[in-house]
Amino acid sequence: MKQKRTVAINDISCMGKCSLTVALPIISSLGIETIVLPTAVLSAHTAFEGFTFCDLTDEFTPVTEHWKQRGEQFDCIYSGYLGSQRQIDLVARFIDDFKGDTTKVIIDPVLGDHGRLYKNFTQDFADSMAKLCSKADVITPNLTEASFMLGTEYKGEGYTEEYIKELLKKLAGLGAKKIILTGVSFDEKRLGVACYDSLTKEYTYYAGERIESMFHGTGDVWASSFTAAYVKGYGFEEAARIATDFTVECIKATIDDKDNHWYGVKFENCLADFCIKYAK
Ligand code: PXL
Repeated sequence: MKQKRTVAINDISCMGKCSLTVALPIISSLGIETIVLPTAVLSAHTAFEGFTFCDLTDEFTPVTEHWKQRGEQFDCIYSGYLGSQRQIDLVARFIDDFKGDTTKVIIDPVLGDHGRLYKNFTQDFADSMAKLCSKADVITPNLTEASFMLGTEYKGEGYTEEYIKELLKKLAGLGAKKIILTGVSFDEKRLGVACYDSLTKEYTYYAGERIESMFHGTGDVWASSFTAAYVKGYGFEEAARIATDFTVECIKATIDDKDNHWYGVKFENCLADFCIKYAK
């Protein structure tokens, strides 16, 4: 049987458990070939003081031209952290060049968290990311990313389900077919995802246990496990549930060591179970 293959476009933060060091093992664990297109190499993710940054934008076109000459095809194009306007333009072109009739395009518009943009990002960059989202089958913003892409106020906590539904519809207006808003909570015990399919107009909400703690990279763990399950063949909402449960397990596996391990979750300890449950 033909093996499914995903191309993951993201940076390599050598240390810190996010982006490609998370996407590669998680997607591969469900038996999906994971081809990487690294956008930059950092000594560690940007929450570490003093990180180094080596931009790989100039490698993008030579690498993808080689793939084009070879006629490579992908079942999924998954993009995450992008570092510049030029990288957004290159990913847009990559999608135009490589999206086939059945290719799933998943864009995680990594921009920020807790109402703030990550280091070096601007509103202009968020606007460009919003344009890139028009090319996606699925986008997976958190509430911060949604606010910046829509140019609306970040509400923090205390919103209603009606507000979330409105936000999903506005996000659908960016042009993506399916929207998953992550980090949505209607009570202090649970945290989850709100999904909207702009074709069927169906809305669903799924929440897992809320664990009061803050780890970096959980957005990437969520988006990577969603991509793994969705490409594997689980439906969009089912894959969102699988990713939510997996992310909760990863946080639980880390919580007793949270001061040492603030920079990322111990997803490695949860991969065997993920594989047994979902690799089929
Ligand atoms: O987890 C998102 C992410 C990805 N890549 C880099 C980051 C971050 C978040 O801070 O710094 C380099």
